[in-house]
Amino acid sequence: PEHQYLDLLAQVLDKGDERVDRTGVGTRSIFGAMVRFDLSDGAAPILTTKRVFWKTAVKEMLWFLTGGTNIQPLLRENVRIWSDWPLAAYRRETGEDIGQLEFEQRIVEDDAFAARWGDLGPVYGKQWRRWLGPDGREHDQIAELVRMLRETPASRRMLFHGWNVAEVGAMALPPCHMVYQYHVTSDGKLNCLLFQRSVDLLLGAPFNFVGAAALLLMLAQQADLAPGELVWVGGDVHLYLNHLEQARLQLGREPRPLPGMRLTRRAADIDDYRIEDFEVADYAPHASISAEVAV
Ligand code: THF
Repeated sequence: PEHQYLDLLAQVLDKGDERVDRTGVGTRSIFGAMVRFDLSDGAAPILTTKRVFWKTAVKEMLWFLTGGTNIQPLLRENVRIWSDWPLAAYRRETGEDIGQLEFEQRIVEDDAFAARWGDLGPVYGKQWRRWLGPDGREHDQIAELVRMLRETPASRRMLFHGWNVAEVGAMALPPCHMVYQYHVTSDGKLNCLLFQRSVDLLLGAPFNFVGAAALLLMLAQQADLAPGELVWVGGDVHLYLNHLEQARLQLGREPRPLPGMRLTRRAADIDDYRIEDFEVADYAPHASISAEVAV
């Protein structure tokens, strides 16, 4: 499992096609890859060759599920991974050279400031829970998914999508983890296939694995299913050129057994989960590896 990720990391590092990307940082990239994680024995896709801040990733997933698109609740949970984009917009539009900490503090303390500067546009949460139809009606893709998992588990239409063509232009960042499709086996296991069009392999992918696994656990519990497999498919899978040293460091480490992740409580519905409901056991990773995120 972790070997599949490490093999991919090595492949991108050694054979990736090098070019300049949107951010100007530059990447080495390959196109098309798959990593599979078997979650049926309680294992979680939390990498061990570096410390992954799994609570941050689960909190991010819970925030998506609220349908929100403003970073204020994230910052109140001490999750800072989405601050760079609103901060860049603020600096660009005001010309003010505000520091990240000061910007984040203003978002947390000042609701009017947060409303003006903390919103990412119609990103994940909006599309997942409130996709706007042409008739003005909003579609809750998650609620519909839970209904299908319960009522028509043999369906091949159990998916939700973040790429709302009409609204992509208004998003701070178009969705990277884009389509989540679900599949229920005859013995009651829930599988998920996540298609991610663009993959920051060092920083982003480890978070996206955890988020998808957390969501799979929640959905399985809501539909009385057991966790199955997480199948992750990447489109443009890349390493930023300022992440190459970190990738080499990580590749020199021996993976350890994956930890376990479980829900400690039965939640009433899909909107009832909190970070305290997630328990990770036996996580003994190598040291964290710091890297800069390309904006
Ligand atoms: N843009 C880029 N360039 N990479 C991404 O991974 C990415 N995302 C989200 C949106 N745009 C992206 C943001 N997600 C970290 C992790 C996930 C992010 C952004 C940043 C990060 O810095 N992680 C560090 C520290 C974690 C922490 O502070 O808690 C790490 O070591 O993992 C992919 O969805």
